[in-house]
Amino acid sequence: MIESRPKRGSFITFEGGEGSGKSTQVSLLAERLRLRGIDVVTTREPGGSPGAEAMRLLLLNGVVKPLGPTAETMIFAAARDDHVQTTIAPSLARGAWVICDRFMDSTRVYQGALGSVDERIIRTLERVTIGDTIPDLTFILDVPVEVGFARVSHRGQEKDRFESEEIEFHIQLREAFLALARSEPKRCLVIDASQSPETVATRIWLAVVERLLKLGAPQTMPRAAS
Ligand code: T5A
Repeated sequence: MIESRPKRGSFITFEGGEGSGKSTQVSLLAERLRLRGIDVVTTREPGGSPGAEAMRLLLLNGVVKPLGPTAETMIFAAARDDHVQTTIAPSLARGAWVICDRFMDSTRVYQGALGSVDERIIRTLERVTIGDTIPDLTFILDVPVEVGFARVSHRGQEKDRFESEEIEFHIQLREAFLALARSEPKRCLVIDASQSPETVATRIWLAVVERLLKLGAPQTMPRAAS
């Protein structure tokens, strides 16, 4: 007897510096996929589940900073573990597509490349928290630092712990994301995000069609009943 189960959904992440337009593009891509009838879950890090959202407050308001970069990395990992278990993995398993605003590459870049946390610690935490829930496609939105700053400066909110870093930090951040993209060209795609939101969205959409939709949107796959 044949029983059907949903094919795992696709997992897409957006990465990049402050004000590169990640949240904007997450929404635009979700809208386009939903128009095709695809079940889409949008989420973010740090956060994305009740437990992880509680940890987000501690991470972004600077409470955790005095504990040092390794402890901070472990709290990002604890938040990610809850997010993956509670939100991402169940959504993918039921066949939904998940689009996440920041994920593991933010830890590699902010805590690893710039925070000098040992790469072995970061990779070990990834194995524990992510396992095989690795993104199928990661967009690295690239903008000159001054463009990103100009976009977020008019928000008038208090800067979070990371936005308060010096300009040199953000220049290095940009370089680190580009280096990461070069090291994983199959998964990561750099997008020039200095164009208008619509132009950037079109570029992203073409890549999703090329890399994921051509392979087949979520569908039911036959499975032999046990
Ligand atoms: N962090 C996170 C770590 O250190 N380690 C980790 O493991 C993780 C997961 C998260 C912070 O946590 C750190 C990294 C971050 O510093 P956050 O509050 O979630 O902080 O902030 P960001 O992710 O940096 O998001 P931002 O809101 O700052 O920027 P976005 O999402 O990139 O940009 P967006 O879409 O909100 O747009 C910003 C403004 O620009 C406009 C928008 O309308 C908006 O006003 N805009 C454009 N304007 C012109 N042209 C375009 N193409 C535009 N796109 C957007």
